Amino acid sequence: MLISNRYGLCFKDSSRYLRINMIMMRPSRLILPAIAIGSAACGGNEIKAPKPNVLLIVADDLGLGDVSCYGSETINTPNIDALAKDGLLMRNAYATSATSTPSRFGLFTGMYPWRNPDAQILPGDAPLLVDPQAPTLPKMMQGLGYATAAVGKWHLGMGYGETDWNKEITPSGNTLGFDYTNLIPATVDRVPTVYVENGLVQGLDPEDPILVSYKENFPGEPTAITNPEMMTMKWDHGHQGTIVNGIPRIGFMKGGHKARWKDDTMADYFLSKVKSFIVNHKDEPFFLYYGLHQPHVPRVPNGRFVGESGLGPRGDAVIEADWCVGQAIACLDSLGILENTIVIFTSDNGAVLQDGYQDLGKELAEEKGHDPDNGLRGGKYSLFDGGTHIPFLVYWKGHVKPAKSDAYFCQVDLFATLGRYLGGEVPEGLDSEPYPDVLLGKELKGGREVQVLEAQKRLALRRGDYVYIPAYKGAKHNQTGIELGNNDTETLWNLAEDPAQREDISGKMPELLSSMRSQFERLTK
Ligand code: NG6
Ligand code: CA
Repeated sequence: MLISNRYGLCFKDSSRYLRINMIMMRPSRLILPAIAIGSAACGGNEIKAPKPNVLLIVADDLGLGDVSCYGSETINTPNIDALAKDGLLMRNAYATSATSTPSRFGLFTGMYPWRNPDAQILPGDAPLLVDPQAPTLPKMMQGLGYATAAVGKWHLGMGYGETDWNKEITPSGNTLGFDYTNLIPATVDRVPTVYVENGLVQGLDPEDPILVSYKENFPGEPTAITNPEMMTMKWDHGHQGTIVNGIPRIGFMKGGHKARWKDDTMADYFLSKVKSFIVNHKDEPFFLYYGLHQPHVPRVPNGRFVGESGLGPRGDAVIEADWCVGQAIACLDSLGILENTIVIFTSDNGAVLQDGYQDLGKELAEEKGHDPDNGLRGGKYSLFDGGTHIPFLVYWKGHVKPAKSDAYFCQVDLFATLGRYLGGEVPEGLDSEPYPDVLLGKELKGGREVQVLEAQKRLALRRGDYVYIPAYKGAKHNQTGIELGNNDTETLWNLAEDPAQREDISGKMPELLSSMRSQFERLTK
């Protein structure tokens, strides 16, 4: 059973839990469709498709207005647009949360992150956030015989805490159901600035061990405060710790010099791991989570992309991310497995222009009229729509028809949805709901009816087109300048008529307000 403890709902006695409560979700189609592989390669033979691969690409802090397929005229993302042109563009898709750790927690566990008080932006030395025994999306895929991998941004913690980075780190992403992992532990702006492959820091020189602290600096190690002359990128809030590659980070680290990543080759590094995994598993079904690190701060795209967007490092990082998407698709295509791969492209939370570094993100966007959240109110960190309303594309060549969908879908639903479609085991009691016809574009309306939205542990309720936000004390904006959704009194919004959330209709619709308040209290108590 789901057991409630101080961490909220969690999965304690997992073996018993799995035995008693696992149910077999029936595939919506028992026989997957037959597909015709390109005639040049295979002489036009029609073959019965094996289980489709799933490539799940999750960008970091990419907003709806950052991609041209959602209407941006200030940035050009041809590779992402190609997925939208020939696939499903979802206009009503949501992350569970307006920041990364809780958002990814929801994605992989199928549970609302607010149920776990520890599901908040994690430091780089945090222990693994998810109970190793908990059911997860990748474990479900493993159960179906899929090879699984996580490459790129992680931010769900690893180890038991007080991690020794010089030994094998366990539990890790592998424990949660990924056969292969190659990850940055947290974010690009948090130490340790190293790649961790299957629990091992890559390129580590045993003579130069790594020490990490989020409490105090190691004597003599350069930080933004002690050695500002070493900085090539300046901070404006929060990033005053160890300087790595001229960039001050959050937290302190010592040693591990050979293992430290180079920011401007990170995209190439992860892409090479993505390609190798695809090549190595081209003949069996695979589930690959590709966590793009862009356009999160610090934004250091490779020199090939510098100046490409006219919007400074943030825009250039978006162009680089778009290129990465194109490369991953080209890899699938070159192996003849594009027709058998469901590609999902999304982002973990809404956009932020300036997030702690002086990189002209805000100034250039204002100058060029770039609105990364497409007119939505708020952005990353916000309970307003810009916090969790994210891009979501589904591309499956030959299977998902080009369309624009208004169905309501939340990332938390991927677990149950893929489980239902593929015939995987999905436990009862998750927040995840199955919507295979929404995901595959057979239903362009409908979908989820209610979602509890989250932004830094503040909650709101979305039901149909309406959003109820309870009263929250606290600042209206944070240091990024983004409006958080805090208000002295509760508010009510109609997203269909007022997507920019300009008019609070709580006074006009007292009955709806009261009904949504009650439902909110019931669902979140
Ligand atoms: C914030 C950081 C921000 C970013 C964020 C996490 C400061 C002042 N701000 O605390 O730069 O790292 O955490 O972003 O330090 S997320 O997308 O991974 O959730
Ligand atoms: Ca993020």
